[in-house]
Amino acid sequence: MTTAQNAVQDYYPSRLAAPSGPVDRPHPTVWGARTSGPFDEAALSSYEDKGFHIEEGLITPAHVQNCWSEVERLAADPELAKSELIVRERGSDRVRSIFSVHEVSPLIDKLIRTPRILNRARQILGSEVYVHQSRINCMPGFAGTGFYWHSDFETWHAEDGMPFPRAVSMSIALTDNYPFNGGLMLMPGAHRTYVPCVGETPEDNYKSSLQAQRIGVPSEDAVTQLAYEFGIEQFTGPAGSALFFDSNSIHGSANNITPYPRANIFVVFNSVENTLAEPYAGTRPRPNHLGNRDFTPLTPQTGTPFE
Ligand code: 6CS
Ligand code: FE
Repeated sequence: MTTAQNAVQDYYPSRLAAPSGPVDRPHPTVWGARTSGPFDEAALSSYEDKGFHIEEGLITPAHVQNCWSEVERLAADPELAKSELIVRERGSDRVRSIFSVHEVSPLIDKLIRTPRILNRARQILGSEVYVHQSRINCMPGFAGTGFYWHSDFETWHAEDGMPFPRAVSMSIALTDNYPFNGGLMLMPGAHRTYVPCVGETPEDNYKSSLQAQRIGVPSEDAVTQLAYEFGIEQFTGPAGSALFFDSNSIHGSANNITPYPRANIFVVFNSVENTLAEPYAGTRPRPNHLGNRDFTPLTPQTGTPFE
């Protein structure tokens, strides 16, 4: 990977020494020729307008049960427990996230290759896609801590070298997502604004940011301005519901002090036209389980349990 690949202009500077105001995003939300696919035009337009779209019942209760059993298997795996793929809650040994779940779980690999799911990402990104990152955020009852307001793309641009916001996250609820157990909050339409963040990126920032992000978070003024302009909506719904959200959607979630866990699978699809260059923050590339550098396009698989 040569730095020449960062020779193009950096449209999304961040991790600055001094504050800099929000900028209008110069790139589209739905990319390419707007091909037909699993999303109908109403859904695609809503996604384009809000930066996210909720699909209730994307997977069935039986599918959810199979995925949940997989999560319990992974969380109890002694080999995995010793690896960097497991991130624990600060101050406790409760599992906060499990990364690279599509690589350690054949079932989740089948899920993302199921044509009716894979083609949703292709339709939004207007190209073949590969997995930039996958994870399960467990947010256990009583002990699950939230995620402060942030844009995933800001991190993936600065720390993984993702050039443009041509990536989409799919979050599938494995437990019922309520307003009170950490349901993900988003600002409809704010994805068309890019918020530069202040603060130099420490090497190996991910070793703390995945528990509590301090660098790469927008200022309270910027969050206030966006909240007043766009409002806040929340991804709630029964297990099996799915949220598709743009990589630059500002989002966050509150702590979960209820007995009800909020466990969601997250898969980040990146366009093969948007492969990672050098991290724009000038830091070392993050490990593959955070910023995957195998750009092989995902091939669809028919006959999966999720069809
Ligand atoms: O650094 C990352 O890639 C992760 N951080 C957050 C807060 N969301 C996206 C991703 O899981
Ligand atoms: Fe995030």
